[in-house]
Amino acid sequence: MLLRNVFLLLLCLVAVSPSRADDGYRLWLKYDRIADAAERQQYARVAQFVASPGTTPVLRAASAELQRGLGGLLGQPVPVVASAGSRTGGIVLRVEAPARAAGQPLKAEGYRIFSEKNNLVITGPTDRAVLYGAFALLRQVQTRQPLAGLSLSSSPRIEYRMLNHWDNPNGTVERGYAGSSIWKWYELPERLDPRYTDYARANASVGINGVVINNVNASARYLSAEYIGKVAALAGVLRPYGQRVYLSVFWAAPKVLGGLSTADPLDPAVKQWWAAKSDELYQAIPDFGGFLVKANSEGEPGPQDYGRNHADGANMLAQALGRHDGVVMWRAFVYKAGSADRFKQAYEEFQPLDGKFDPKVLVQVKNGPIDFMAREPFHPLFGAMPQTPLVLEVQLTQEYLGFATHLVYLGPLIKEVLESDTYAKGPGSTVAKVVDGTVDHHALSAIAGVANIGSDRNWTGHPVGQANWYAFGRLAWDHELSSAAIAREWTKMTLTTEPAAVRTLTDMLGQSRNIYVRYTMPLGLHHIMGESIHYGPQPWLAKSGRPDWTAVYYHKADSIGLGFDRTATGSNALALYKPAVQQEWGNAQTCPLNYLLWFHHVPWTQRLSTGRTLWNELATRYYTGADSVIWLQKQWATARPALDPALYADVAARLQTQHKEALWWRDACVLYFQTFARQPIPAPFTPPTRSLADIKQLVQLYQLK
Ligand code: GCW
Repeated sequence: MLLRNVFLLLLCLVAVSPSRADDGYRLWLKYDRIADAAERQQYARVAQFVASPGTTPVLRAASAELQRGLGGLLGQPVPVVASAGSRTGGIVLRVEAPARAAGQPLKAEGYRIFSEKNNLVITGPTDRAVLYGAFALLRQVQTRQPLAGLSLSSSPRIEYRMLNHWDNPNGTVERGYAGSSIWKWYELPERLDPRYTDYARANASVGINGVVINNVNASARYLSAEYIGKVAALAGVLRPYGQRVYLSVFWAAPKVLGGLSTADPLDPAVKQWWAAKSDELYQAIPDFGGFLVKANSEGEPGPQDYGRNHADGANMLAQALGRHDGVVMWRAFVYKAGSADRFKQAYEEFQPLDGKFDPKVLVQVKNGPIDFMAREPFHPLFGAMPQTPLVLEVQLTQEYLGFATHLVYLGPLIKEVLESDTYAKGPGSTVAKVVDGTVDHHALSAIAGVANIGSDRNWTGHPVGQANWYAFGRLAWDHELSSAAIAREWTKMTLTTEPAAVRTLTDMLGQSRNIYVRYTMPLGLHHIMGESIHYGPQPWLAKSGRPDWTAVYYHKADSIGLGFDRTATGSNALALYKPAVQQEWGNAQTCPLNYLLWFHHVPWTQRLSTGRTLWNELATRYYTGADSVIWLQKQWATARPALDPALYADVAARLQTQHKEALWWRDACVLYFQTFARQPIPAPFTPPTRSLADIKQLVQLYQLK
């Protein structure tokens, strides 16, 4: 009797306990068993085994991933064999010279998947190509596309597809909102956290092939012999997944570490120090990728400290790399205190240096001229430095986009900048084509995403932050993919394959960035966020360490109107763009509303293309933007039956905070700007019930140390 009761109790427990909660650790590589048996069967018929020569660590990683992924999805073991022999119905991995692959020539990392003698062959000119092909095949299954008769081929459009970590040696992450750094420096090189491998798998699955492991506000520590050993251990984990390691370097390292009295790039001892350091790095890490440099920016030292320019500095480092196969990515994010318009500064410092850089140097430019705002016009350097390969830098960590609290899918933001037309060589000279090298025929091309990854169990804090890591990698590989298609893929691989829920969620992701813009900085407002922490609204900020760290510097609200006049009557930053762009944005009557206040000081009473006055349009956007967060909540709730309960609850709670804070932004901004516009909140909206003073107090709270 007792036994029977215990048995019944156990049975009950098994029946009611939910399946293992989804803690997000597995990202989009979940590989859960396909629920439908018939569907599973279909895939199983063509995935009975994996045949791989397994001659390199990369090939072994590829076959292990297929084994793990297919095994999980099909719910049955998938053996790996050395060769298919006469067997059919399996997957064959093969590295072969491009000549043997039919059709379009493949780049070194490009793969092809095709059927041959009832097997599916994954091939490419290098083992890395085969690794990417393996992940592409898995993606087919994960997104429930057919495998039988599959014929796919894809090459990356951009050569260096980089994640930039802003991780510090003490384990903190600058602008990181997902816990601390994933790199455990005190354990390295002896202990290799298994998490490094899962990180490398995730990167490889979207084609990321380079990792800058440390903050651009760099510590010299990474260049010490002790730390080079640690970095080498990490490189060893990333290598089988096709990723090279790069370091951000501290310009004054020859002084701090080398005991030299100078870091002047033209000083022979300095050159010698960097050349020896490069040799030491390549000795330890034969495939070391190179250096990323933030110099003479926000207090970092640099060549200008010695009367030299950015090219002098970058070229010295390029020469120090010498015969080694590495590059220098030199950041153009510079702005000095006291300028009339920060918008123009990087251009003024860098554009005249076009043509002066060593062939191993790329200049890394943020997507917009100020700093990763929720919406910026494209950086005027794109299209203005034809002789220099430019790296596009986007930010995946949501420094200005609500940290890990607000749901913002960045696919649309990244696409918007990629598709912006610079007109550098006539229409169609998009930022994407400048960056991938096709406009100016560059051999080198690169794109970088500032990582949003940390030690949180789910890697990105906000579960939907994972979609931004994913989307960045997919767009770095192929910028022609649509942001909606990427959202759909990610949703199916990560959240659910239930078709109606996929539609609901994809739609939600697709709108989320515009919604964020509407309730924070609509119509081209920018840089009106909380001081230093960059969270919440603070449009009244008028005093800071520097004028260009305030909000009033950017919005220029007065009794007449709002916005920064960057036309010829103002700072004339617009003149940095090609005439066709100037035409598009130069006239306040025709400038797209999304960029309006970036370029024009518009009277409050001016009627816009929507039929509303500027004031009414501004208020409308703040109100409808904040309301749209309720729409996001409803979408999420609609998809609930298809979602893991724990994940559902996590995002639902974050959306509640997001709504509260959208109202905070709305009230702060309409009440503050109303003091200039001196007009009522337009119908049908009801004025905020709290006062501007209430809100200022709340914001002050967030600024308390
Ligand atoms: O956006 C600003 C950030 C800084 C960052 C800097 C940069 C790494 O507020 O934290 O420093 O940009 O990109 O260098």
